[in-house]
Amino acid sequence: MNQKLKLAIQKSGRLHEGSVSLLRECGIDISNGVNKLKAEANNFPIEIYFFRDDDIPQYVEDAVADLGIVGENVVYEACKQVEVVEELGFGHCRLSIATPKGEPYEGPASLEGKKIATSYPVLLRNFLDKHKVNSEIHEISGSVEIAPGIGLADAICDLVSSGSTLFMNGLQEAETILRSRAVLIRNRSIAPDKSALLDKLIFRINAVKKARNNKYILLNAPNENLKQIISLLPGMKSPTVLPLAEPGWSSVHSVVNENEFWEIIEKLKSNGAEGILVVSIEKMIV
Ligand code: PRT
Ligand code: ZN
Repeated sequence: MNQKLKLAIQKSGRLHEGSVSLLRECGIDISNGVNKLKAEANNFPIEIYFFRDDDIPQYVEDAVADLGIVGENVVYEACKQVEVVEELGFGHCRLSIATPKGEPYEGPASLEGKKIATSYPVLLRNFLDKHKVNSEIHEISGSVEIAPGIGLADAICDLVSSGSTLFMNGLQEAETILRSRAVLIRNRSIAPDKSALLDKLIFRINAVKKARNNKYILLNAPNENLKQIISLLPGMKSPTVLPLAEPGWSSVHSVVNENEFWEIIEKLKSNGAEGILVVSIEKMIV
């Protein structure tokens, strides 16, 4: 007993901060150890290992770590025996094929006989095979975007988020082959007592994710429009409605989804809602 979960996260790079923030929001404090190879939380039975992201799937397969936080792009490229447990809501990007700007692209067949530079040969090969296209894959480990400009390749297959790297290198995004987010991965056979800890961790992660996707809203509503206003705010069960000191008015409290937020606010205003306050939610357990 006295088991501890072992979680591998990126040592430094684009997923490091998001991983540490998520753990912090889950009430797991590792602030004293982020510059070491390993940190221990003092308020949850978990050890955090800091690795290069590419190594994480292998370490999880080998049970050096029970869990890992890594981009789906790395998981599917590595093809290791690990299980994806949960999408984590950060690290969004896409793996795309890009061609020189102005060059016509009419679907995967346009890549026939072309030389494509990438750090993702497995995912690119799967895509080309699926479309029965023969291209030459040129594997390089970094600065893929410069390959067409220096005559090393006709196209590239690389990660894109804002698109500015492609733009600055005179490339256009032609085809997305994978949409990727940071995910929690696990070893296929975690001992039962560790599984119970993993369930606890997943419960916390879900509470944090729900809270991030929702806002708490408070507003004053004229009683004659209360019915319409309540119908716009279903909340977790139904909104809380309290009478205001001023006759004819009520205070309404509810939860709104981030994605529907602005549209709902417009409708609330047109139904006479006033004094609308919107507050972040720290944790949300439904
Ligand atoms: O040292 P280590 O091996 O751990 O890190 P790394 O250098 O291999 O990875 P890192 O930190 O760059 O990325 C880690 C993970 O972040 C990736 O595996 C993806 O899951 C995710 N991610 C999200 C991204 C991007 N967005 C991203 N934009 N990874 C890389 N990029 C690069 C891309 O390769 C290209 O060079 O950013 C450039 C494009 O960005 P835009 O905004 O110009 O389109
Ligand atoms: Zn890497």
